[in-house]
Amino acid sequence: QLKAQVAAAAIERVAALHNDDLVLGIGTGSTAEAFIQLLGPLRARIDTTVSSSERSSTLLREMNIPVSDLNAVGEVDIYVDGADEANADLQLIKGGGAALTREKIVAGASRQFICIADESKLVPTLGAFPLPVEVIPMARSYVARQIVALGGQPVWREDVVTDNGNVILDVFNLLIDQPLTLEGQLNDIPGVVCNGLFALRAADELLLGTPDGVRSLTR
Ligand code: DER
Repeated sequence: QLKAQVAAAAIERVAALHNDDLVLGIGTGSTAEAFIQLLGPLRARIDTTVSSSERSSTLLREMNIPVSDLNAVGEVDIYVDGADEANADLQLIKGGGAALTREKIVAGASRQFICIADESKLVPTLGAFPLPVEVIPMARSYVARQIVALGGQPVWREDVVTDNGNVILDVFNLLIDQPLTLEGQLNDIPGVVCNGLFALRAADELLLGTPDGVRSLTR
């Protein structure tokens, strides 16, 4: 099970941290949930966690692991989360689970960001996976038109309202050969709350699950 394998490798990274009042940032999605399930033995060393979604918060509380508001903690020691795609520069597409805004906030507030994923997520160029964009509901059509002007094909994820009360456009057919540029262009569209490109804040390490074991990639 590649998810369990990379989750265990991330637990080892956390266990190797020296301080014992750890503030952990917790991602969202099935691989992040495999990581949450393994946190029990580290409970005594965890001061608190900062979660990227209501779903992950619920799972943490079920394990009697404390969850704090980001405003209540200083820096986050380490953020562990999955990804939908990653390139060799550890730039990511995230947001398949509609949690991209809080994921990017907690990743930005964390000293280290360790991404855990199976090898199918490592791609030469980002963009085969449709890029999620979180949008203020009243701006949905306007933002969609601006994304078309950028060459993308936006599709409203109609059955989803995010933890922040916003909607998601999944953008197909973007050629993402300049992730940093595109992340900034999307951020500049009025009505865009966040987008799933993690290039300005890429992962610091990618733990990749393969049939031959876990590969570690760093920038
Ligand atoms: O929504 C997200 O950003 C998730 O982290 C996603 O990118 C990875 O989800 P998975 O671990 O279930 O593939």
